[in-house]
Amino acid sequence: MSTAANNLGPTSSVVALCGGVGGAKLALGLNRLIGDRLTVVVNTGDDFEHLGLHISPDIDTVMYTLSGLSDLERGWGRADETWNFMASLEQLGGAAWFRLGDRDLAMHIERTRAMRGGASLTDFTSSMARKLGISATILPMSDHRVETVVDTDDGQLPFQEYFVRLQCKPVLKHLTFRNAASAVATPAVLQSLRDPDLAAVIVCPSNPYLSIDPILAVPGIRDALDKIAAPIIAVSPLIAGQAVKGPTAKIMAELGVPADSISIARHYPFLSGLVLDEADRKDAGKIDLPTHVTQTLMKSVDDRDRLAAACLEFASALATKE
Ligand code: FO1
Repeated sequence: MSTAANNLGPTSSVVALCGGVGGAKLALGLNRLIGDRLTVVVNTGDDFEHLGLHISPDIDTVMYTLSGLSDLERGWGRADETWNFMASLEQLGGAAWFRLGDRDLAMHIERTRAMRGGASLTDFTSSMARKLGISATILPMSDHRVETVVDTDDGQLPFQEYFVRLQCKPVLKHLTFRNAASAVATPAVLQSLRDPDLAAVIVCPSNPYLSIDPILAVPGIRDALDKIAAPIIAVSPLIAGQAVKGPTAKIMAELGVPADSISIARHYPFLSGLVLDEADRKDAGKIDLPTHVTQTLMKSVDDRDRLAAACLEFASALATKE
């Protein structure tokens, strides 16, 4: 953990709202800078039951990234993975469209076993994070099952059917977060957002529609954000109109929203500031919020540290102004 490059007080906390691959990179940078003062609230709208197992892709992506176990090339799953289980499953005619690596399989089996035994997703995640040596607190957005359902020109699709099996090819018309209205935010999530020492909330550069909106749809979370005195900043997931990875720009086009950082700022009405890429400097003046322009592409670990430090400094400058 680095002590440089952040102006946080010794007891200040930071909450990051995060989806999978892109968001986890920034969460890693934040974790390296502020250690156990970071709480990551993670999207679980992508969770589903597959082959009888409870799969929580974004939680696992964050856990593997923060523990150094993730496959850097794919972004999801574990490094040094082998695929014997998948090969055997395919040979037997089983569902091989969603790839579960041999090492990764252990996490899904343990999660399913623990949850069948009565553990909540919050309890299981915190126990795994501890076992993997992660200092940050990783929290699912809810312990209730909220399922992202995608309305497309091919009909209504469960999230992973749309995302993995059909590779986001169908045209997206609308998103539903099934069961969100009856879900509740966990006490742990609400506590993190109501911490009197909360110094900043950072919306990671995740897909706003697929990854962050499900978190905001959980009753209690949006309310808590509206009451936060600390700055809430987002990092735009777009660079020159394109997402680094994933379908953000495609979805924005399908929803009739210009794929730029101006739209990202408008998408989150509770923001105090937006971090955007140098390639989008021209948009900064058109955003009705304080902005910070920097390099947002995170290729190396240094890039993650640098962007995390820039976010903390920006939030701290905004707090001083308030
Ligand atoms: N993404 C894929 O594109 N193909 C896969 O086969 C796949 C398997 C998979 C298994 C476990 C896991 O934790 C994630 C996995 N992902 C896979 C990633 C995941 O579907 C998406 O990245 C997220 O749901 C979107 O954030």
